[in-house]
Amino acid sequence: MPCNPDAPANLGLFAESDLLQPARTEVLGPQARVLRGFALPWTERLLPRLDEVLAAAPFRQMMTPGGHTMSVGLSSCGALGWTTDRHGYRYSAIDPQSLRPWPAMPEVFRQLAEHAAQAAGFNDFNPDSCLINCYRPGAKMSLHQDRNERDFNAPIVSLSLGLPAIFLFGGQQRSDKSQRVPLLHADVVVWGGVDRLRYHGVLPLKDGTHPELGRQRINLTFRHAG
Ligand code: MD3
Ligand code: FE
Repeated sequence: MPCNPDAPANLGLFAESDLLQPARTEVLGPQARVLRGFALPWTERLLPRLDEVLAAAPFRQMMTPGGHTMSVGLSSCGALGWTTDRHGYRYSAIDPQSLRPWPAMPEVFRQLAEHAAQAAGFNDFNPDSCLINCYRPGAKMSLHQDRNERDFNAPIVSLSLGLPAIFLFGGQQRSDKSQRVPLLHADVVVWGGVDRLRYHGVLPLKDGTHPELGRQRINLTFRHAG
């Protein structure tokens, strides 16, 4: 169940003007920002679209080129989806499970990503890929760099939903010391420029239940991949 259907609806707590409110911004690096609670005014419109995307392209556990099954469940929407199998990591226009194109990126996803990028100082962000990661309790992502995108000038925007996680933010080399950053429901992080190729990962998810998402964390990562 991607989004908890028993969850209380957002009873119109946010006015349209709240979409313009400045987020509480934390500095992670020269060109990396955490926008705390940035997506709170968006989730009411976003979560139903997320359910539709996941109905068309359900989470699946993919295999790494090294032969390990990832603990994180993956899906995508947009023109390009990130995939991995025994042959390697790549972006593909076709969902390897359905053999059909990935679901289109909902307009509200694209708008959220563009607004968040702008709030962090990156104008005209136009993502063509949204990778959707699902963490159940115990799932983790080992320290890695994101280097499958063609153009490292565009930033990456990530939206956390559901259970909290500890994000690891390292340096340009795997051996560099990493900082631990808690990421909570509706936090958005933007990385670009000199911070774009820094190592990062996620510690094993602690068990718990989120009122809207249940027993999981879902992370949406927006990129310009093509
Ligand atoms: C930091 N996802 O999908 S947020 C990934 O929470 C990934 O699911 C994590 O790392 C998650 O590749 C972390 C996304 C993220 C993406 C790109 C980055 C963080 C980054 C590039 C540089 C530094
Ligand atoms: Fe990554």
